[in-house]
Amino acid sequence: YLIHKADFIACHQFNFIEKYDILKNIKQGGTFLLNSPYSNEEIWDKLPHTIQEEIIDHDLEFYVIDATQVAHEAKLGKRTNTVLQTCFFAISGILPQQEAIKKIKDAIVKSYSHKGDKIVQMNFNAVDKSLENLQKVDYPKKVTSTEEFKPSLTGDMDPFVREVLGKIMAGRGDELPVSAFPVDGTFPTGTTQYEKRGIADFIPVWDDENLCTQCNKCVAICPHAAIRAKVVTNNVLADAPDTLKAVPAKGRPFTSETESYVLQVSPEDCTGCDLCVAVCPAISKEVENFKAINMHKKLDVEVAENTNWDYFIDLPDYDRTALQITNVKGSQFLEPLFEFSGACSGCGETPYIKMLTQLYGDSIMIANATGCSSIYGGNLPTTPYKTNAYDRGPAWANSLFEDNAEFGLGMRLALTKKQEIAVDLLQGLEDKVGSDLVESILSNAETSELEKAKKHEDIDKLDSILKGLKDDPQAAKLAQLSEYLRKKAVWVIGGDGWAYDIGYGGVDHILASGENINIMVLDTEVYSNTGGQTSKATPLGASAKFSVSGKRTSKKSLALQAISYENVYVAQVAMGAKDQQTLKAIEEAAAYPGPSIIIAYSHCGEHGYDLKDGALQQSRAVKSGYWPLFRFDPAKPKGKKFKLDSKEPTLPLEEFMYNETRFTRVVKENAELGAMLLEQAKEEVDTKWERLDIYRKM
Ligand SMILES: Cc1ncc(C[n+]2csc(CCOP(=O)(O)OP(=O)(O)O)c2C)c(N)n1
Ligand code: SF4
Ligand code: SF4
Ligand code: SF4
Repeated sequence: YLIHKADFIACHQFNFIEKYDILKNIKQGGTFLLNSPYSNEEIWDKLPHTIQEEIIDHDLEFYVIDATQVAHEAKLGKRTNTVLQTCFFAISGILPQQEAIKKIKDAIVKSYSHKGDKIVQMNFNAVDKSLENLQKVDYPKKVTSTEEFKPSLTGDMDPFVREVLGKIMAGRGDELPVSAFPVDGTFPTGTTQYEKRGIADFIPVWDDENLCTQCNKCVAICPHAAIRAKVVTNNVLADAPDTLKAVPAKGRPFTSETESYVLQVSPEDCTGCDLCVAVCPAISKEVENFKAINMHKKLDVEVAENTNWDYFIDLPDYDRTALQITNVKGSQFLEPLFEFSGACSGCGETPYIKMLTQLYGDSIMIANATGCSSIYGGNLPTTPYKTNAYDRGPAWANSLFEDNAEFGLGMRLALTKKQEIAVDLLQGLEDKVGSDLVESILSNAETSELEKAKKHEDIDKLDSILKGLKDDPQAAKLAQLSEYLRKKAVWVIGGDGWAYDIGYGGVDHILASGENINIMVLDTEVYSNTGGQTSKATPLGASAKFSVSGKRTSKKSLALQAISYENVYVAQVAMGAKDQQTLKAIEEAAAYPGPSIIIAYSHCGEHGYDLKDGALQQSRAVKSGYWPLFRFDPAKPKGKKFKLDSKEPTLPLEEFMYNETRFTRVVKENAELGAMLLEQAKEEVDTKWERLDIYRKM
């Protein structure tokens, strides 16, 4: 930071105090505010010794508040900003306290009066409660702790990860010499698993395993792959911790007498977004506000749940060739090869990527446009993409924002060439390799997990034969390319800013290319990563940067443009509204031999509401007719190509729109304009559905 001597430092996330030297740059006699679940009586012994030393040496004014609890009790959910801002003004001395509190309350009236007096009073109450709960710590003048800072990475990792990535994670990367880095610039993958960020104050717990329907909807929607389900044989669980729950596994292909279903959350990887609980359909009839999973204060459950997770994660995965992966439940037993990314808590983009890696992660190459997905996907130093037990996982690269489609198309052309060369070499070596093996490899189209497994087995056989043919230059060449005898696919991924706007020329080029390549557009309807600028995907009437008073033009229909090519597979999906349709679309796009595009509605913090309602808002978008779900498959016979997967609108459009600040902001600023834009948006929905009627006949 540029501030080298701070008068005031606040730590809003308690676990940071256990990991980072936050007080390094505080002034003598400065003020330190800590959001802490521990009271002023309890806090001292919970601090690492370095922090204690700094507090004593700098003679700090030290305050604590349990802002999370105050916000929770004041019904502000996870939003602690009002609470901590109040504390800041109360103790920083920037303004006289009374004047500061008055200004905060004036700001609350200004921001929330359009939402009604109740919301204003809730925020007033939070301010008053903040002052009541703010506690000064009367700390001893001697260091009592022997605790060191927790390591920035935890777990069993290789030395490079521990020493190099660990140092970068600890904020000390500039101490590393250049020689610490590999000359080819490669970084290990699957390293987000060591971060254990532990940022959630509340985490889900599988409270009622008998109420649970084992639908795995919670697993599918989790943006961070932090809640997972496994089915294992009962005897495997013989040494399970007492706290680990398990129930007889339901449905095909499981045997309930001998196999158990286990659902487990990783407390340190969960971000506390609440989405899994929100989508859980298993609601108790007896107990109010109680589902099969419920949010609990992490402090109360973390010891048991961490023990459970450590045990659970080492349990074997179910044989993928036996699972029914064409339904959401079955697909969610597959290992995600994208996990614990640094995306915002509750992000709507990441569940799509996660599902893609569960289905095809071991055989895809991803070209990723710059945007949120390139940041959480390829962040330094840790990487959420990983390999499976056979060391296979997605190959991933980010070139630029504007050239991603071309970049991906280049990957596709190179892949095709390599595949052709590998096939030629294999055929040329038939005498030495054996006709049966060649036939088995070339006739296997890998249309099922069983066929995929057979291909792996055959290529392993081929590789060992090739090892014995070292003197044959053709065999040596094939040994380098045998991997390309497998079915592989290129997925071109990016946001709407890329696909609708800046990279659109390239997207269009792919669609027109006829090549077997897949596009996934993570449509947040704004340029999310740079703070919510308007794109051609931004809906009419929404406030976004560059159209703050409400966008006056319609959202472009990328899907209908793509359909106009007639040889492109097109799907418009919303996982939060209908996860089964998303799964089907990904599977169909992967199977379609030409270009395909999936446009995936992605809720985002930029829409302006608590993302725990992300899936609910997706359902409302669909029910209001704003976001129809459909699939267009050119491979199907005439009359069956276009499949509408959602019903005609049943929900008034405003019941979708007016839960999101991006729409209500416009109404608040100018009610007349807001009403006019709503009318236009309704007309637009009508027109959209009239058009869909035409497509239905295709
Ligand atoms: C040519 C170019 N212009 C601008 C940027 C800056 N930039 C990086 S990410 C981004 C926004 C991406 O938005 P979107 O494609 O919608 O993806 P999202 O972040 O919403 O997932 C922008 C403008 C850039 N990297 N390159
Ligand atoms: S609360 Fe959010 S991050 Fe945590 S397990 Fe549930 S969906 Fe995943
Ligand atoms: S969503 Fe609810 S019912 Fe379904 S698996 Fe998860 S906890 Fe069980
Ligand atoms: S800004 Fe939006 S799209 Fe980007 S990570 Fe956050 S929630 Fe996801």
